[in-house]
Amino acid sequence: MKITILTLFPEMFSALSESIIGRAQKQNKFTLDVVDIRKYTEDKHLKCDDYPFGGGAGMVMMAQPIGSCIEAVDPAHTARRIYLSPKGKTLTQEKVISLAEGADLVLLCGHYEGVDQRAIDLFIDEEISIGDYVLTGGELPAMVLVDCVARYLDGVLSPASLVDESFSENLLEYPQYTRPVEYRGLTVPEVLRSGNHAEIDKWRREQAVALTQKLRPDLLK
Ligand code: 9WO
Repeated sequence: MKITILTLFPEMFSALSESIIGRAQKQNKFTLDVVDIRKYTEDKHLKCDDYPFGGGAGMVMMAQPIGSCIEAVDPAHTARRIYLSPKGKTLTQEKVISLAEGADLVLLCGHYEGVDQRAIDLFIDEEISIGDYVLTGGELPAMVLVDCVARYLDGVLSPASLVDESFSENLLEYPQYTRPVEYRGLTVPEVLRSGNHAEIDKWRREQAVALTQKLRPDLLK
């Protein structure tokens, strides 16, 4: 899979080269291409934003640099073109999986007070939100989407982790412990040290159900 990110702040994406995502890129599981929208402006001063028609605070990203940029990176429109926006449908794990199984992605990151609506109307397939809050730009949401999707690409996660995850569908995670057995008076539950894997699985499932009932009952409905 190829993910292309369109942004006025390409340096922000250096964060993605760290961790598991950087490793996946090195193993050629997917390609991440970060493209500076400014390279595509036809303005002689490289301007990419302008005052909003109708007045109001701040600046609006111009349609032309975005349009030219999208047409340059996805000329045949074979990718799914997504705009990260609070107006989109909220991202779910189900949606993440369907994106990971689908076409290449182009992620448009807005900044300032927004993007000229014509760039969205002409070039975007879908708007996606990562939650109900407003940020200063779509860059962090784009990174969240890349991280979620990359986990499902071949070789990023161990098959065992994905199996565990699918068994625990719609449940919160059970509590995890590592050494030492006792820390500040709190000890690791006996069952986890028993070596009885049937009992361990049973305990973990009970814990997951009880935690979900207590903290996120909405997930059980
Ligand atoms: C700012 C603003 C200021 C005055 C009047 C109206 C205004 N609208 C906005 C605004 O929506 N700014 C956005 C900032 C423009 C597009 C990029 N921005 C953004 C994306 N903030 N939050 C997101 C986002 C994306 C996906 N999921 C959650 C949040």
